[in-house]
Amino acid sequence: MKQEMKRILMDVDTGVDDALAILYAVRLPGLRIEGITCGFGNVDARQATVNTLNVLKLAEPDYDIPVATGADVPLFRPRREFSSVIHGSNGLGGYELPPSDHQPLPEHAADFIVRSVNENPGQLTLVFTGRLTNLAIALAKDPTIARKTKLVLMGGALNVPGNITPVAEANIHGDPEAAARVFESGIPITMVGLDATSQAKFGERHLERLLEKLSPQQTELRQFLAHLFSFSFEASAGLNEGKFRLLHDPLAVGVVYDPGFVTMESYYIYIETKGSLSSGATLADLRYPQSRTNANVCMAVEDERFISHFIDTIASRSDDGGDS
Ligand SMILES: [Ca+2]
Repeated sequence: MKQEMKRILMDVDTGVDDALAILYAVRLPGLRIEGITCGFGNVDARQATVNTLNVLKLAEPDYDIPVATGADVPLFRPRREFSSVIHGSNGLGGYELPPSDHQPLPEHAADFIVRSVNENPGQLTLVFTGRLTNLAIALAKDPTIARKTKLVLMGGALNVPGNITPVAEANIHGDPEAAARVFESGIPITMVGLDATSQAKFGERHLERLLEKLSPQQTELRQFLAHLFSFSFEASAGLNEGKFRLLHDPLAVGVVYDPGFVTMESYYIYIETKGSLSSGATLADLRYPQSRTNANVCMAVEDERFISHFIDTIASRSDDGGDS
């Protein structure tokens, strides 16, 4: 039976793994990207927008995907310095993609989210792979959107250490007040955090398989992917973590496409906003069965099945048809 078309609205801070998530999402059969909003995170909002437009040009979707720029700073805090060790000078490991001739919408990302959700109530899934700032602003403008959509987010760490502080994951830590507002808003949440994504290790043997599968015509895509992964492998090896790239953002897209890639547990997730050491932590009461929950939390991933699907999808051509 043919799967129903899944319609998503992405929010990104592109970013190596946002770029991978966009390439993956564009190629996924049965998935349609209705728009992409951009915010600060790996880079500033302007650079994230430029990168997103350029990645879309490379991805060659066969339909128009509008892009809107949004928040360039957290709701209430100063913005952290960007890490060029992890992301390179431009967020893409320094790789200069051929520039897109498309422009972002004149509309703010938050307004675009409010408008899109209200025009398509119950139809869209929001997929956030950066800070939650644009969504917090959208919810402030129109709290009713929480009842008309659902959210899959890359962020948080429940039973595992953080990746930016001992207890916090970078997307939540980057704007804890925004995350707190989103988690308290009533919007149905699937949290794709480090509990699952830290198991999605894309290594050198995966890169070899991916490059083998690409057709000779896909020259720019091949160069771009080879560069992103080589850059990432060196960066993680430099931090003594081993040569791999964690597929954080692509897994959020993967979970929308096939929730069977992960196992989930329901919790009420609280966001720490006050702690001097624990700001941005995602906390749940693990002692008791949960009578009230606000999130399905991904606890584990079928890593090889997901990574194989990612490789096959990225390497598929947009003219493959997608139904096979
Ligand atoms: Ca991201």
